[in-house]
Amino acid sequence: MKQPSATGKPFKRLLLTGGAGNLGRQLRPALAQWADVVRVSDIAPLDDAASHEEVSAVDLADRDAVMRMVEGVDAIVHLGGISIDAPFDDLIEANIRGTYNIYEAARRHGVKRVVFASSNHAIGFHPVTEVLDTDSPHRPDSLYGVTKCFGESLSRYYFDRFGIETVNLRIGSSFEEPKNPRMLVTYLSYRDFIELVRCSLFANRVGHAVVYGASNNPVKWWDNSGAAFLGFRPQDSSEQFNGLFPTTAPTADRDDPAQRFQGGPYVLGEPLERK
Ligand code: NAI
Ligand code: 15L
Repeated sequence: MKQPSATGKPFKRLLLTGGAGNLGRQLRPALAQWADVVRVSDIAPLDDAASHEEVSAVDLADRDAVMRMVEGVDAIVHLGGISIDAPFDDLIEANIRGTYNIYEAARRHGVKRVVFASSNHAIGFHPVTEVLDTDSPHRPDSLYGVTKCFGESLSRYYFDRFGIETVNLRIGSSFEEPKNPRMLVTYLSYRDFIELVRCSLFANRVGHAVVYGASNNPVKWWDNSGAAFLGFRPQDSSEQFNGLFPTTAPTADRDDPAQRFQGGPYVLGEPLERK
């Protein structure tokens, strides 16, 4: 999988999609340490490129452009796409067609590993009273969550049929700090997010893997022991934000679905229309 570079970095060229986004911007400095060249892609402007970065302004739904973008890369970190619930027609383009284009381009260009930003919303209709593991069934809480289930199934197919390895990151809530009591459970610090990507790129064999992206928070809904081979050990905890909210974590309040289910307010959404 790895093509050691002339400078001794583990990768010659990595592709990052979603490089202009919240997590993409956090990851870019770390990727510089792991690869000689980082091809950074987004549909949004990328006007702050560093000297080791190749900017690729590409709509993921544009198959020909994605084919060109993937040529010559050793591995792909696929963060690009719509990151919240949205109209079906928009999700289809960015998350369904876009993710298909990434895998098909990976197959055609011989890329052997993808790190895919899935989401906790692939399993958000499980109740908060359950602890899930890496084999727990999908229970998407929104059409957005359905697109992440699609990505996880697509990566399963591309591994079983073509041997392309994927680590599916079921990311919780990765922001500077939790924005509500639910995020005290789902919080993933930026530092732990970067470490999760590092483990996913560097582990020897990953096959088709699922791992939850959460820091070492006091309340846990997810058990990562099935992904122990990745070696991911979160360093941070939402404990540092105790006192930020009047309550500490969601309760299994029967009257409020946003409290009862892991996906929080996503479970209350309805299919949206394009404006
Ligand atoms: P973000 O919304 O800040 O970044 C996503 C990027 O994808 C944006 O820069 C956007 O311009 C780009 N994008 C959207 N549609 C595109 C298209 N058609 N073609 C090319 N680029 C397109 O989201 P964030 O927070 O950085 O998340 C990154 C990934 O991680 C997303 O896939 C999201 O679904 C996933 N994720 C993030 C979580 C978080 O807490 N930050 C939680 C769970 C999943
Ligand atoms: C996600 O999948 C979203 O990308 C992010 O914006 C948050 O809503 C996060 O899940 C969450 O569940 O907090």
